[in-house]
Amino acid sequence: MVKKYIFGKPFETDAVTAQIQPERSAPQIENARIETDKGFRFYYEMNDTDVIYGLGEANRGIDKRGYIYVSRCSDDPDHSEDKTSFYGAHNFIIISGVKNIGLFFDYPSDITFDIGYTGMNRIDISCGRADLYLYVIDGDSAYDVARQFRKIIGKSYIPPKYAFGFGQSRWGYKNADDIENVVKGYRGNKIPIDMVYLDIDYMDGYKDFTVDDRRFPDFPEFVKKMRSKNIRLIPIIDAGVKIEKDYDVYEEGVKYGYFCKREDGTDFTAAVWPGWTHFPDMLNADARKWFGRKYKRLIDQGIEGFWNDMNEPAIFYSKEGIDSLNEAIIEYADNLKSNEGDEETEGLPGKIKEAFENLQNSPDDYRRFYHNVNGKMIRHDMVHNLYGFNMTRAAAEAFEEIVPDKRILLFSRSSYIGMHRYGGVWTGDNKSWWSHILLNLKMMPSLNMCGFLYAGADLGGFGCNATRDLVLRWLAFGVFTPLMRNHAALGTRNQECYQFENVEDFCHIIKVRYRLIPYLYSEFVKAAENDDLYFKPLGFVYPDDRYAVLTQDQLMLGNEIMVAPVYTQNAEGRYVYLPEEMMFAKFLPDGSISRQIMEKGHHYVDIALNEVGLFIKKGKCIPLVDAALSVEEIDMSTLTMLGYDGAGYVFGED
Ligand code: MIG
Repeated sequence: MVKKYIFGKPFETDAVTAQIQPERSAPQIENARIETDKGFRFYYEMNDTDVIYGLGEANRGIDKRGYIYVSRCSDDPDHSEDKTSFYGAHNFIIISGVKNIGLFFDYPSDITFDIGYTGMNRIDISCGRADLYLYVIDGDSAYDVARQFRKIIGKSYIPPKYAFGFGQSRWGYKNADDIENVVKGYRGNKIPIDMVYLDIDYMDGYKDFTVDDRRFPDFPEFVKKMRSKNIRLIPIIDAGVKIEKDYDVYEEGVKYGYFCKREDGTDFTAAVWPGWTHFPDMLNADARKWFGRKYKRLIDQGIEGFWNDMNEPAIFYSKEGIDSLNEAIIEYADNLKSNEGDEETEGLPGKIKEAFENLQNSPDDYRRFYHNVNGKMIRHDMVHNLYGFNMTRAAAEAFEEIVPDKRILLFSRSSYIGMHRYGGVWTGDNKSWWSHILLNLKMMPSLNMCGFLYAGADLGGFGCNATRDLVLRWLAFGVFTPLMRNHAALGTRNQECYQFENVEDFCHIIKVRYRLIPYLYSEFVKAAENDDLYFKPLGFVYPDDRYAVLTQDQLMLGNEIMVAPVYTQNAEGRYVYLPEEMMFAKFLPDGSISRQIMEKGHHYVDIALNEVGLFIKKGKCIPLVDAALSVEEIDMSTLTMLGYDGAGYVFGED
């Protein structure tokens, strides 16, 4: 059962779509206490064995216990273990143990989840203002709670089928030749691929919805040519609009008052990739409509998918920020002159450096601009976590109008619950670190609980230099994530599959993905249609099995399979826990599949760098097709079954 409580005057985030009659009395939750005198505070006393699920795209484990998390959409490319905020704000948790309770704090600004960090058994959730909706869900199990929550937030976005193909991206592809080379690298080596992503360099001066015609002399023709090779080009769209005379998006935004404004009514100005920009007021319905319609310009040139970036929104610095930095420098310099050698001035270069670094994504800037929400001016910091959500909503609502009968691929960096109805997410600037394969795995089921089904990480890692083995292992997990995209940062080592020795190993791993696409896509669509999860923690399926509940490095996928990727360097396999008897199926490099029935319990399984393993539950089977070079070329007549009936019959072994 879901109960809704109102505190103060909440902002309407549109996270929840169900009409729920609010309760008249305060919530009565055993072991919980709520305070509303200084901001909002929710305390809960956990049992020693309670497991806490949720928080979507957050750090640490599938079990969130033992750390502190802050929902504050942040452009931070260092996803180290100490970090408390990433790009998304997904304020839903499930307390699971003797009782199973779901809590959704519908609050669009900073909110802190201290989950057994300060006090070992204490949950302490706090935010600055006691203006929010609190949804309390009572369920039979964690899984049941998650599904009840999914029901009230509306159906998840479904991408086109080609978006289940493999995609290659890199920040630094500059022009048509660079893109052609990527396509040659894949098609030439017979590695399946469906998408090549266009990062910011395709634009003319980083201006949204423009294409640099020196880099792409005939863009529509180029898009068509790629499409004839079954390759879709997926351009990036940034949140900030370049200030440039005669650039129509800028001119119109100013004219209609569609940009975020300072307190004095002037358009707020900050620097991002294009230099000085204005931010479209994504919380203003008219501005949203206007911005969304701009995507048509690229759709008219044959584009069928987009990724929305920098929409926390990320800010390098503002005019005001630069002014205050200037003042600080002058003040320090004056000090330096008057007290030479003085202790106070010793840290000067460090202080200036710090002041300079603090310019980026500064909380001060988030207090410097306003949104026009139904005629009311709302300061940005009060609704910060809704910006990326509404940028993506702007696009998706426009697609309904521009191409009503077509699915468009769309995913975003920043998000809030509710955005899952409009698009997917990628998890931003991770690194080529082994630990980030595991972080990728842990985020997936948590994102699913919050509605985000179409999701994935930058495979191979965005920052730092990737190694061959890391890319192979990460891809072998990426075989199962709805978004399967290799992406890397400018200046890092090339990590396209064809850049490494023994390309056939990469080719094999990606082919396994294509063999599984009919299964994966149908499990995905089923999950979306039924408000279900595509990836589940083992504890959702085996709540009474303590080993299963505590497993943090394996996932259930759909109703048939379990995945357990290798995520340590130089390992030739891994330990895996089977909560029941299963068949271990391994896709071998020669195209054959080995099958082994394994008992419930702990096992060590060998999985080489060029192999993909999965586990099929007893009495289940999954469809497989022959590999193809693109989703369109998949031949459904090659469909066979993989699995076993548990009574001696093994599909494919006759
Ligand atoms: O400030 O467009 O997360 O995927 O390659 C960096 C360049 C801006 C951040 C995105 C990343 C993308 C990069 N962008």
